[in-house]
Amino acid sequence: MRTATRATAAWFFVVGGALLLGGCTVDPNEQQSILAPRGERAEAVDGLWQLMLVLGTAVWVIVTAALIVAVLRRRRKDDQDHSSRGPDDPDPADGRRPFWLIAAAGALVPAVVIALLTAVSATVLRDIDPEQETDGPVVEVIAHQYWWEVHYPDYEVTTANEIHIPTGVKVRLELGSADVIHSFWVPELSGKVDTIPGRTNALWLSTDEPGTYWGQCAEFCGLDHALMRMLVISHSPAEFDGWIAAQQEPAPRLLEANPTESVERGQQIFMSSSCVYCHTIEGTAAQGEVGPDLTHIASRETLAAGILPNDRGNLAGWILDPQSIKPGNQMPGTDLDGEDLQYLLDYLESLE
Ligand code: HEC
Ligand SMILES: [Cu+2]
Repeated sequence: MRTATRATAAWFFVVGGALLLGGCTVDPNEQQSILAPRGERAEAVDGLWQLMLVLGTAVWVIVTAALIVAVLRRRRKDDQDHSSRGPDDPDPADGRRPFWLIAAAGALVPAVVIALLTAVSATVLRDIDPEQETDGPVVEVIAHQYWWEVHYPDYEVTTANEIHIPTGVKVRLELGSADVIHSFWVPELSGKVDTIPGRTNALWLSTDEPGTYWGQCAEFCGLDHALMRMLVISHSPAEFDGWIAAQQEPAPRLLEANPTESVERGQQIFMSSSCVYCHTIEGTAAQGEVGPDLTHIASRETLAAGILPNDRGNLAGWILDPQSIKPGNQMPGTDLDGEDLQYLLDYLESLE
């Protein structure tokens, strides 16, 4: 009976564990794994982790093997000595281990392992020191419930939920929070650093190859914590400069270049709605600061902090009913009629 219960429990853990692990599979394009390090900083931390894994495994294997040998030997002795020795009599084998063996196994080996790990950790900590010289742009990141505000103070560029960086240089991030404690984490590039109201924490990141790296808020911050993602997008330095130049353009110039009637009507609808209290569109009267800057919203890959691909259908769904997509976020729904909504979408899609 008891064996049956144990077997059931064992199966429960094996099958349950497999199912749980199965849930961890992700789209390889949205990979968020510290075991796939990219860039200098993540690779330095990964090297330390690998060393700890190897040493930890070696110590565990040796100690476990010694334990099994000891138990088996003792059993055999107990069987042999059963007639002559009572269960409480001391084992004649005890105390016969040479002192040097006990000293080496119990003190010297751990001391060497810990000294090695301390030395390597100190080197890695120096390599990833957030206050060291960086050669790339400075990026200010301010966490909000439940999205990321992103500034490039040297270029006077503001965006949201996307951090564009040039490949191959160290970029200094200065992280703050507008409300509660959040945590900035892009697993493939390492991190993670808390963002704390009233404080600035720094971190540098670098990438070896152009690409898109997913990040995630890593400190529970409220209802939509799990829906607070962000992208780090790494470009060649020339492409990065092009991106900066495009972001520096105020929106109305784009409008002048493409002044269709529907875009103009969409702009009027935006400017006469509540949108302006919460959103900024540079070069217009909309200067709200509650929500993400929308000056170049059409250039972004996602909406609502990495939750939806940025396309017309998702934009419409978000504007009409953001609460059903991200319950508890700070944007209320609107009741625009179908025609006005189409004009508004034309306008927002012109903001490249
Ligand atoms: C009360 C403030 C508020 C009002 C009013 C408001 N928004 Fe928002 N909006 C937000 C906030 C906050 C977010 C970020 C939500 C999140 O991701 O958690 C947001 C997100 C967005 C986004 C996605 C931006 C991005 O980068 O992901 C769009 C587009 C948007 N709003 C458009 C509008 C439009 C159009 C209106 C007017 C019809 C409007 N908003 C009215 C606060 C507001
Ligand atoms: Cu969070």
